[in-house]
Amino acid sequence: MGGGLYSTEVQDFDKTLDLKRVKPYGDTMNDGKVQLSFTLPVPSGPEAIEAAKQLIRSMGMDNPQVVFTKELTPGFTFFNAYGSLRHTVNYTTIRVPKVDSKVMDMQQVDDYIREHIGRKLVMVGASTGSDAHTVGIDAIMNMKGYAGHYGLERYAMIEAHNLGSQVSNEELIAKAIHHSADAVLVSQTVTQKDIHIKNCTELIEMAEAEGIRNRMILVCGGPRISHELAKELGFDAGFGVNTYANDVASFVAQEYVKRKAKQ
Ligand code: B12
Repeated sequence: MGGGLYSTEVQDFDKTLDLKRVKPYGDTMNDGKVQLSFTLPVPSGPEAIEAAKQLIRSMGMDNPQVVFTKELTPGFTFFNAYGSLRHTVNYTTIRVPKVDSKVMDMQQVDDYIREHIGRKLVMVGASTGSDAHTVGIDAIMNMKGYAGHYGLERYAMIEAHNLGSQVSNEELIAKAIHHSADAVLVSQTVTQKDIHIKNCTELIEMAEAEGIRNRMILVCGGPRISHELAKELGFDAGFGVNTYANDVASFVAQEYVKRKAKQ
């Protein structure tokens, strides 16, 4: 069952929490309170507020309350509103495929690589295809890192090569071979027209054609990437929002050691 200690503590505190019928929490358990904000293409006024309330009810919420409206531009009204959701979710049946590794901090990762591998791990990363978004891959790879977590370039036991954005799959593979990479890190931010699926599939096919698929650990990341999707596309792991360098470094180091043990 998901949730673990935290939910048990909440259940001890509030006996009305039923993990089989979980509702949003506002300020009392099971009040179902949800905050929404949206814009309707109508002028502001009582009719606009009534339209917003009817929509909120049709979303499965009781007691809709519009607390703020503003006509953004003639004919378009923005709303902040609340409602109490009727629906519940059975939290106890939820299973989410997750990356199978113990998350270590930077120092622990370096110590682990020193002890179990005895040389630097080489990682080559890029935002690939037409994708020009660099902030995600930089957050993972650049020295300064992201949100208080140093990036891979800062790790004593990782040789990190960040190729930047709009890197073709051919170039990424060529650089990975050139550096004898242990891991290839792909960032995909744009998912319009499923461009990320096409791009990632092409990379896996090229890696297979080059005969390097099983020599390297392939990782994909981005705001709309899940571990499940990455695995489906042929990667070894996928990382989404709120990922830090130490998450991916922990995975790659442990996966490398696991594979060596099998050889
Ligand atoms: C900044 C930005 C830009 C900048 C990029 C500048 C740069 N140097 O990167 C500019 C202005 C250039 C830009 C352009 C475009 N953008 Co833009 N952009 C954004 C914006 C506002 C922020 C993205 C960002 O930097 N996030 C911060 C980073 C830290 O978060 P992250 O990327 O999720 O990364 C984290 C995780 O995902 C993960 N991660 C990411 N990569 C990797 C890789 C690995 C290996 C691992 C382990 C983890 C990992 O770790 C990171 C840290 O936790 C988003 C909207 C938003 N608020 O998200 C739109 C957004 C991504 N852009 C979008 C679009 C559509 C575009 C354009 C197509 C617009 C246009 N029509 O021209 C162009 C695309 C150009 C192109 N060829 O790619 C859409 C994408 C929609 C979609 N579903 O595809 C968004 C969501 C905006 C929107 N709501 O429509 N954009």
